[in-house]
Amino acid sequence: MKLLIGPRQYSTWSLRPYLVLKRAGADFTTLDARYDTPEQKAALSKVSPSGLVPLLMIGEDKIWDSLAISEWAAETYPEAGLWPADAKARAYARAVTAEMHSGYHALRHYCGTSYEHPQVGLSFAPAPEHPDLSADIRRLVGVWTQMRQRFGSEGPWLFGRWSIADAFFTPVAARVRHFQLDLGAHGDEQSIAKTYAATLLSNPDYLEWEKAASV
Ligand SMILES: N[C@@H](CCC(=O)N[C@@H](CS)C(=O)NCC(=O)O)C(=O)O
Repeated sequence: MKLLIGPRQYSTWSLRPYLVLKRAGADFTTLDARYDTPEQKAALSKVSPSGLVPLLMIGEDKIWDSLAISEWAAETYPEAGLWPADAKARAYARAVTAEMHSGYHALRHYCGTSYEHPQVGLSFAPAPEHPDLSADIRRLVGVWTQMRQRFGSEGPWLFGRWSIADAFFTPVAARVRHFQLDLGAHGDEQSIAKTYAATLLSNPDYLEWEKAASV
């Protein structure tokens, strides 16, 4: 099984299923794709039905999209408990994951990852000021705080035990660090969000990704 990924320095979409497959204990290797030039994009489109990464290749089968790969992993490795066991917690986990998958547009736009602003490493850049960005950060702090308070009693992750939601929020935690986003100024008075972001960035699977990105 092979996971086709973009450059680890800034492909946030690739990081998510990587973390999920690692947590599942899946036997997989990564393959690097690039899409900087028209030639590279054309080559990627020959392999990936959507022309995008990540792409999971299982024999002849191809699953594209980070959330679809994660759902596949949850079904294929049920013993890994990739979604919370409790039905209500699971519904919330899916909701916040889906919101991350398709929302937070200002956060993506103003704190995007690129060569200049990699998601890994310890370089820093000041966050631009924009009301939409502030609203997204406030929403993020609210989601992290509410989920931690309501469902987090069994561990340090968003729903206590590690879940796919944590994979989807890991790139955001890297953006918080890189752009030095002030969570405290956006409703994180109790530092619940700050602590959770630090937990995400100390995940050994993430540290492995980060290490591979910096060679
Ligand atoms: N919704 C997709 C988004 C995938 C995506 O946008 N991938 C970017 C890299 S992080 C990509 O492949 N870009 C290639 C290009 O722009 O040509 C997912 O979750 O997998």
